[in-house]
Amino acid sequence: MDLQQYHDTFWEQGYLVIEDFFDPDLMDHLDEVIMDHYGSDPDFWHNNEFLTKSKTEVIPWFPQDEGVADFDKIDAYANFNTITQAILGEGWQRLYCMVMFSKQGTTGQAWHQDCAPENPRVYNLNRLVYTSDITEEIGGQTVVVPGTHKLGLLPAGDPDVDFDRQVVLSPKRGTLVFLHGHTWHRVLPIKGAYRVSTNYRAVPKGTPKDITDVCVYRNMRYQFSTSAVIEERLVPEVQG
Ligand SMILES: O=C(O)CCC(=O)C(=O)O
Ligand SMILES: [Fe+2]
Repeated sequence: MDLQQYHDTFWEQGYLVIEDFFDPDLMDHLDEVIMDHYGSDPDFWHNNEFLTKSKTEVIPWFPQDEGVADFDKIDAYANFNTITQAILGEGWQRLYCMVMFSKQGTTGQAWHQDCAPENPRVYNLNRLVYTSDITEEIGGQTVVVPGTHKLGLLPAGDPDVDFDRQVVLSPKRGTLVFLHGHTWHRVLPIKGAYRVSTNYRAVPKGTPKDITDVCVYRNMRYQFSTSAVIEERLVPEVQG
């Protein structure tokens, strides 16, 4: 394991993909726990305005808050925290473990930044664990624009059109993805039965715990704690 290489790649691209990181049996087990929790037709959790406007259809679940200990195994995983430390430095902290579930036929997630990008030193780190394969057929691939963690604000615009330099990631079971919260990213529509990822969010030393409360989309800033659009982002009309 080359920690310097991981560090450099992450900080150059704004993300880092490590395949075959987690034990397949543990992945299968967690995938089962997740399926048991959601059942076959889970209800949406976010309010309608958010769903329509953000073009994001995800049902979050915080299993560790409910004492589901199966997810603790990831926190204790060899090298998971070592690589996190190489990326974030001394004194980093874990935030929470959030499972994100999307049903068949839903839109995935529109382009966003997980937190406000105005101060490049204040950010969250997504540590994404994929308990089952994400493929072209299933859809729900994670799309990133390399290097955009250094570019500041995601431009206002159409919430889900392609960017020229975007890279489509299709993480397999057991893949670990580190993703900077300022990197412009989205999730493509779900064609298969369901799509799931589990995010062990972390932050560098001194970062406010509620850092991910306000998410930046191309058409608004949205605050989860109050379920409110706190800024409309206006897109210049294109004259025909
Ligand atoms: O599920 C993914 O692949 C990415 C989800 C996401 O946008 C996030 O965790 O911030
Ligand atoms: Fe995100």
